[in-house]
Amino acid sequence: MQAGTPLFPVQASTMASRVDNLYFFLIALSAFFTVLIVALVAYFAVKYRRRRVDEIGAPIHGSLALELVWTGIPLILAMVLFVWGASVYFALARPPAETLDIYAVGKQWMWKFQHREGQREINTLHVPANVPVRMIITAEDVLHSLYIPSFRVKMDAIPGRYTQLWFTATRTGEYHVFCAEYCGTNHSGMIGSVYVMEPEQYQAWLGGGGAPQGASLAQTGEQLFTQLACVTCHTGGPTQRGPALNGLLGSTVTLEGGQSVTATPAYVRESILEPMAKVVAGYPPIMPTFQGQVSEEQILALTEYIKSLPAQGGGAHGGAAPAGAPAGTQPAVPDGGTAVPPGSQQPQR
Ligand SMILES: [Cu+2]
Repeated sequence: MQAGTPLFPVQASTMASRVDNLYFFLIALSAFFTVLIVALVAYFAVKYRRRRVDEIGAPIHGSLALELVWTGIPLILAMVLFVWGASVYFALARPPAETLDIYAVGKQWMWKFQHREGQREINTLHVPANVPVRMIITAEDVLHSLYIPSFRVKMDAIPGRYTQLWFTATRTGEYHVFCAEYCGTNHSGMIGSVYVMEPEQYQAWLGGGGAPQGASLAQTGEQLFTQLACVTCHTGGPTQRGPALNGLLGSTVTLEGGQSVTATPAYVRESILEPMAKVVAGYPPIMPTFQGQVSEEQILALTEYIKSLPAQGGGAHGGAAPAGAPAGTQPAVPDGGTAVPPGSQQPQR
């Protein structure tokens, strides 16, 4: 736990010092000009005060040099801040190619976290140190915002959309996680802890040391795929009524009408909840909606399952991976939202 109430949260991620350096520079710059201006106002007020009742000020007709200076210096300072700020922003906005992906779902009033290996947590999040972690974030009800001050990261959780943030924690320990978007009565209670562990400890925790052992997210998705009867149309071979899902994520899908879309998790989600929004070319628009029947977490599980399908259906569309395949034998693609070719990313373990 953080001792006392420090003015600034500890720096516990690779981005923390970069964010802070920019922030401190802004504060120093503002302080410098505040002091300079106040001091000059006071100095000039005294120096150029009226000394006689009938005194009239000297006429001044501008100074080109002075105007160039007070235009040029702010321009340079603004450009420095722009380039510096943009570089920090891009570093925060672009996760490395290889990340450990964890899902976060905001809900009035809790944070639910799901690890791909199957561990689920509420208001606690366990992550390994020195491994880039990408959080794929959505909300079940209203706007929330996932905020981990010690990592200097914050991202909105938006119903119906997937957003992401990433960090590499640099020191083990417990850190705050907040909701940073007012989301109703108990918004202030929507808080929790991030536990940064040594990677080996994290593996042990995933293995059941910290939470009840369960099926992996993809296996949960596979069960749902059967329970919800997705199997009846999306598997079965050449005569099946729905498109095969092997290698779907990241691929380009041609729609009825000739347009095409990249199959992102958001596309998968939309197709589950609003099947008529984007109908795949060559298939009849017969899929029922699953609105109200699946939670956001179940949609994530279904998406993970689809990702885990072998990219080559072999034409047979056997669909499901062999039932009971042990977790981790599938080369799952931890692609959470960007149009990345399947297989180009592997989780760090
Ligand atoms: Cu909230």
